[in-house]
Amino acid sequence: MTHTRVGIIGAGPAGLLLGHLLSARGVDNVILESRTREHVEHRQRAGILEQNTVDVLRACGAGARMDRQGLVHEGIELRFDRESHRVDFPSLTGGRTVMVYAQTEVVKDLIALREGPLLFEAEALSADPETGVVRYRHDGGQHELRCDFVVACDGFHGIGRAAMPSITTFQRDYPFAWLGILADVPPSCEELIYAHHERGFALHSMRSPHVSRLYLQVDPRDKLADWSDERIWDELETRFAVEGDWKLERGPITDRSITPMRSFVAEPMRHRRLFLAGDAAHIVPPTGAKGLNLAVADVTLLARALAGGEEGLLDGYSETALRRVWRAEHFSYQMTSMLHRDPHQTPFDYRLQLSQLRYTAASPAARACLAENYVGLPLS
Ligand code: RFL
Ligand code: PHB
Repeated sequence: MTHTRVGIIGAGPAGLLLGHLLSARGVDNVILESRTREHVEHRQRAGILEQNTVDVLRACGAGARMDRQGLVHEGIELRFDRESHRVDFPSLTGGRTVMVYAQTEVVKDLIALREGPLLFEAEALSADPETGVVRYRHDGGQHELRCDFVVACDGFHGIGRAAMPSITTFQRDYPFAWLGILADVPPSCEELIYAHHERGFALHSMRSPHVSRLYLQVDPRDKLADWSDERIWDELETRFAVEGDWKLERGPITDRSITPMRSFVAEPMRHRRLFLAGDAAHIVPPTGAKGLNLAVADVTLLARALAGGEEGLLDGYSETALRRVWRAEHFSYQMTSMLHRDPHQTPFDYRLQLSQLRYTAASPAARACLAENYVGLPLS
């Protein structure tokens, strides 16, 4: 294996789905992944698949388990001032919904379907946009893979973006982070709750009828050691407090992590033989649940262009993908700003934020705008 049509760096959702879509169109490809299969399959991350993502996974034959085990959600709840406000997706978007199905499961499904070469513990060291040569380390030795095209699906910390000779980056860091937990307890709600409290944001999500996924806005300098189980549950309870007899159920915490929040875009997403897709090219704060979905949108577009092999389609990839990326960037930024508590905010800005939150809850037009972006705009 020294030559392939498309060399793919990274076996996250972007790389695995791209490999699958290309193989289905008869395009020879190789995936290199630096970590172990075990690690890749158990990394806790996204949970919400937008309608397009569900459609793409179904259409390429990767949706069978998702359709059995995923939970279709028809809305979310916004919670603030101790009140609940529902955003109903089908009525606001012409029938669209989202699916709660974990990224870990999407990744497992795509790995199980993989027939072509997929090398774990194979770390790409360099990718040359001019020649298409990828150097990588595997089995104690260094190797070369010659590719007609290279797609860096290697996430935010990969090597692909750095190999682009001229790139412009746009970035915003937020003065808060998310502490995420997985708990063995049935969700205390049927739909996701996005809560704003003067002490900060909280999100109640889920993985199954028996497993809850919850997030708390924390200081980015906080360490996991600062947050005992009791402190986490107490803080969640405070931020989700609502009039009436709703109760947050507690259970054993099985996984926890703290994630910084940033917005980031790199332009363009192609130079000669090298393409960027997914988190390698852009990051959104997770409040809009867009990261995984953008990765899927990128590679859906790219698979079509690479399989067609027409320079026009390949040329248009970056511009077409970036239009969607910037829409998702704006939506994610807006959801984040509307729902979190910014420690540096002036009292004036906090009044504006609360006004936006109340308007979103009260106005069908504002709710429709949120819903349309949340379920995902149609793929181009
Ligand atoms: P990934 O998943 O980071 O995969 C990149 C892969 O590349 C490998 N790699 C290399 N392999 C070979 N050689 C090298 N030199 C390499 N360098 C890196 C890595 O090991 C890895 O396997 O990127 P990809 O495929 O672009 O997928 C992006 C998504 O993972 C990400 O956008 C989402 O998880 C973001 N996200 C969410 N997205 C949603 O759409 N909905 C959500 O509800 C949602 N929730 C979240 C999220 C991300 C979170 N965190 C932890 C960042 C919640 C959280 C808390
Ligand atoms: C999740 O379930 O992990 C999740 C859900 C919605 C978000 C972010 C993460 O906005």
